Amino acid sequence: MTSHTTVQTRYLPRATLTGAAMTSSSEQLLAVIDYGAVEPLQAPCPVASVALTQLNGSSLCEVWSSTAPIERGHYSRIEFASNGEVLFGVYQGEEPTDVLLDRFTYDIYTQITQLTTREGYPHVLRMWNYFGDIDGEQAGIGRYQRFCMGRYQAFVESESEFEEYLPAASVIGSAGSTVTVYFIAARAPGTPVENPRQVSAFRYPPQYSPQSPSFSRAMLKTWAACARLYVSGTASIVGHATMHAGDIREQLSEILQNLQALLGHASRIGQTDLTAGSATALLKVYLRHATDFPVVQQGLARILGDVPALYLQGEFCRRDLLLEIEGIYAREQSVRVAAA
Ligand code: 3EB
Repeated sequence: MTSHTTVQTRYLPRATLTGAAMTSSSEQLLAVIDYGAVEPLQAPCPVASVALTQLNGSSLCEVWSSTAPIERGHYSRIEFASNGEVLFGVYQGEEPTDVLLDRFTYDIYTQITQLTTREGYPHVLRMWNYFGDIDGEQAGIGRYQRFCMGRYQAFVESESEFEEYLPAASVIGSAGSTVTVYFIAARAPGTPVENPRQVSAFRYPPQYSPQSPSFSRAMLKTWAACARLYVSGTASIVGHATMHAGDIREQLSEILQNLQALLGHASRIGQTDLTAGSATALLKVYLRHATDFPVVQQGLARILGDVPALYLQGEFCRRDLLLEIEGIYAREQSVRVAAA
């Protein structure tokens, strides 16, 4: 019997993570992500508290755990936990009013690169980014555009060929002035996956951002006994254009087609069927307008059944986007990666 390290992601009720339940648990926690909390959560692992309201009514947390023992540490303002295969890191800080967001993002990303290199987990698989006023401007340049500039600069300085290794990502506008960046990095690389229906974001024309966004559409990661597909925030974008401005039903339908195309493509690359019954999914659904929640929830349930999903109210980099869906697809079986 060989023991294989795996990384699990689940949504658990906030109440099960407080007090005695937490400290007596034998679970090895890599991180807990708390959304829309009123009070800070105490947990024996890195915790991120993201200012996005949950729309599902219940109070769920995103829990990252490991089958292998965990070591903890911090580097500058980044808290991390690692298990020999992966490192999970959380940065949270107040955005200063006198620093432009490209500079602030550059500093955070440079620290992340330094940390992951120093700890021996140089392959960043998936990153989540949350900051305030995402569609606002700073000194004549949009804040999301500034974010893209700072991220690009940090990546290119760390590795000139970085576009071959881009992590999957989400960038969501949250309430308030806290910047949150959390990420999972690995000792061994994953395989970035692009979407056949979409232009790669790092090749977007400059109309969206003077420096195109540095992320891949998904990251496929295989360990000895399992595969994970970390899917980036997926919007109603075909080619590089937004489709169905103002129409939530049509945006949902376009996103589902994008996800299906991406999963099919990733399944071919990974030589495993990530859409098969034995594969499981965990979704995070971001809505610009809370009033669209019933339509989206019913639409998703009709097409996907009762897949676990967290519904959050957030904002996006393009004003015409109403919805974004990200996910983690898991398969507990060894897979081989074919040439992309
Ligand atoms: C898009 O497809 C929608 O800049 O890291 C989605 C996921 C989006 C990640 C990022 C942006 C990012 O362009 C926006």
